[in-house]
Amino acid sequence: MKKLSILGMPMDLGQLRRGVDMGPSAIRYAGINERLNKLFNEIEDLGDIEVGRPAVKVDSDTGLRNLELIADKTKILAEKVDQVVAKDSFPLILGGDHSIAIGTIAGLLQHYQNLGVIWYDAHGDLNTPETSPSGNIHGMSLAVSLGLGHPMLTEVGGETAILKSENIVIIGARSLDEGERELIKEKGIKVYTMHEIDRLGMTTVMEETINYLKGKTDGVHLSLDLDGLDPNDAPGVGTPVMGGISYRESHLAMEMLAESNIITSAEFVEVNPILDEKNKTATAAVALMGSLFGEKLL
Ligand code: 5AB
Ligand code: MN
Ligand code: MN
Ligand code: MN
Repeated sequence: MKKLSILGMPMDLGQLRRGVDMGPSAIRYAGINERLNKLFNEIEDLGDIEVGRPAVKVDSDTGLRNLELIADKTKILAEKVDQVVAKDSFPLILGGDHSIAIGTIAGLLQHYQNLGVIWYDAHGDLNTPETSPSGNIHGMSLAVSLGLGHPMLTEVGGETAILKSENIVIIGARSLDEGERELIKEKGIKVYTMHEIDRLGMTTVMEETINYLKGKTDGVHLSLDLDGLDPNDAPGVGTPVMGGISYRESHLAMEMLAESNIITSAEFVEVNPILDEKNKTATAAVALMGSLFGEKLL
């Protein structure tokens, strides 16, 4: 197995609840190195990108919170991710709220012409400044990656860094805003809501997801928002939604991704240790990483 590069992105500017900036520390504390040590030849921890703790600023034209800062910081993340891929190492990014995906995906798009993205989340994160009910950029990151949204954000990776809507699979959705539903229909984005997960079972959902992405992508990024899991299993998140994917189903999903060998980068986001119970959510994140990177039970 090859090299892993861990990169912390302690950014909480994409939403209002403080504490998610401590996500990278909580995940490291939960034993990421020990867990992944035997699964890679080499692990390097690149530390955290410096984000700071500025006062909240609302853009007067659009109502977007912390627009300039998020654009600046995600640009730095994009450059780091770009460098990691360039040296043929696997980028594993620790969030931070989900607005960090703007930077991660922008960086990956410098290398992959047909990047696939698995968006494991209770939400679609497909709002634009026009449809957002909150002005929170963590609810817009997937739309931004599709080239939709404020130009300061869609241009983070340059004008050509745009994700294709047919290369996305959303898994675990159960809280979609009206504008997001319309966008999903308009673009024909593949979504497995909780309904399909209940109905088909996680095995079929993952088989279909892997088959859907396998032939047409040259790399697949896993963007795992811990609120995709049920709040009983992952309580330390800022926007919990009941009725989520179980811890066991999530392990199964990660194990099937490991077997498929399609994943080329990953990020684990929205871990908020302040809202957590004894670091349960970060611990779940690390355990899922184990399965994603091929840890075997026997
Ligand atoms: B998360 C909501 N759709 O746009 C919005 O946690 C929630 O990254 C977004 O998935 C949740 O504010 C963003 C209501
Ligand atoms: Mn999200
Ligand atoms: Mn979410
Ligand atoms: Mn959230």
